[in-house]
Amino acid sequence: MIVPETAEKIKRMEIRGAGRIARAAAEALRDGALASRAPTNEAFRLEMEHAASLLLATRPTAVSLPNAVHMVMAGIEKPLTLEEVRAGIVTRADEFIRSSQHAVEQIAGFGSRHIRDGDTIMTHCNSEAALSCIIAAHREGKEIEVFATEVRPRNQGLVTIRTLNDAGIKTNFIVDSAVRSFIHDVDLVVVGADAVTVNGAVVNKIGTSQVAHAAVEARVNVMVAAETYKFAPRTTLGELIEIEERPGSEVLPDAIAKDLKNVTVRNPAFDVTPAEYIDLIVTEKGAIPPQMAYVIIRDYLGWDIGEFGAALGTGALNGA
Ligand code: RI2
Repeated sequence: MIVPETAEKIKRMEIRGAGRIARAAAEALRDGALASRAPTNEAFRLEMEHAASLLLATRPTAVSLPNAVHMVMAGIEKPLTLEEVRAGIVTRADEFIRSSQHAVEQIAGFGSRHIRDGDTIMTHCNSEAALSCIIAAHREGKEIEVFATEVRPRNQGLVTIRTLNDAGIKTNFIVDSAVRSFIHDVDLVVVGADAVTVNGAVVNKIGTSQVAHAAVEARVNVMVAAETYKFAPRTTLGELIEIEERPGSEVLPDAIAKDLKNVTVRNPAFDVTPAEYIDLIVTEKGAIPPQMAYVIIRDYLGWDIGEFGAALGTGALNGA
C-alpha cells in the first residue's frame, strides 16, 4: 500500500522539506483511500485513521505534516456513505496539494519584494519557500549573490547550491561554522520553516538560530518564508513543538563510535529561533512581523486543526 511506503520515505528523508512532506502525506492518503478495498464504512475509516497515524509518526517537528493530515481527514466521522467519505478525502487531498503549490508561488512574489537589486543573501538548509523568493528576485532581473551553508549532517546545502546554480545565481558554498565569518558580506538572511509557534518563534533546520543570532549581531535582516500551514495552532494551547533527534550515526559512523565508549553523539535536526531575531515572515497571505503569528493561526487555520497531531510528541521546546 502507498501509505507505509511514503511513511518510510519520509522517515528516511528520501522525501524531505516541510512542504514536500505535507504534500506527500496528502497524496498518500488520497491514493490509500482510492486503493482501499475496505468493505464497510467503519472498516474504511479505521484503515484511514491507521494510515494517518502511520504518517504522523514519521517525523515529529514539521507542523505542516499534522496540519495536512488533519485537513485531508477533516470530517471523516460525519454520517456519510463510504463512497462519500472516500470522495471527501480525495477532494481535500487534491485541494491541499494544489493550494500548497500555489502558496509557494505566492510567497515567491511577496518575498522577492524584500530582496533589493545588489543584495547578497545567506540561506541555510534547503527550503523550497525560501529559494522561491531568491529565484523570483533573480528572475525579476535583480543582481543577487547567495551564501549557502553545507548543512551537516545531511548536507541539504548540496541540493540548494544545485538549484541556485541551475537558476544561474552566483553562489558561495560555505561550511556551517563559517556563517559568522561571512555575515558582514550579507544584506539579508532568507530561510524556511518547519513550524511557527503562536509567539512567532520559528523552528527550522539545526543551525538556523545561530545564523539568525549572527545576523542580529551584524544588524542583518532575517526573513522567513513559510506557508500558513506551517503555523502551529496547538501552541496556542501550550503544546510544545517536539524537536526531532535523529540517529547519531548520521554524524559519526558506527564503526568509529563503537570504540568511543565515553562519547554520546547528539543529533537534533531542528532548533528554535526566537521571534526577536526575525524581522519578517512571508506567507502566501502576505508578509507579517513574527508577533502576528497569532493572527495567521486565528484567521487561516482555526483552533481545532491539529487534532491528529495532538497524539504526537512530548518533551519539547516552544519558542524563545
Ligand atoms: P520547505 C526542512 O527540513 C528544512 O528545515 C527546511 O528549512 C524546511 O524543511 C522547510 O522547507 P528537513 O526535511 O517546506 O530537511 O520550505 O529536515 O521546502
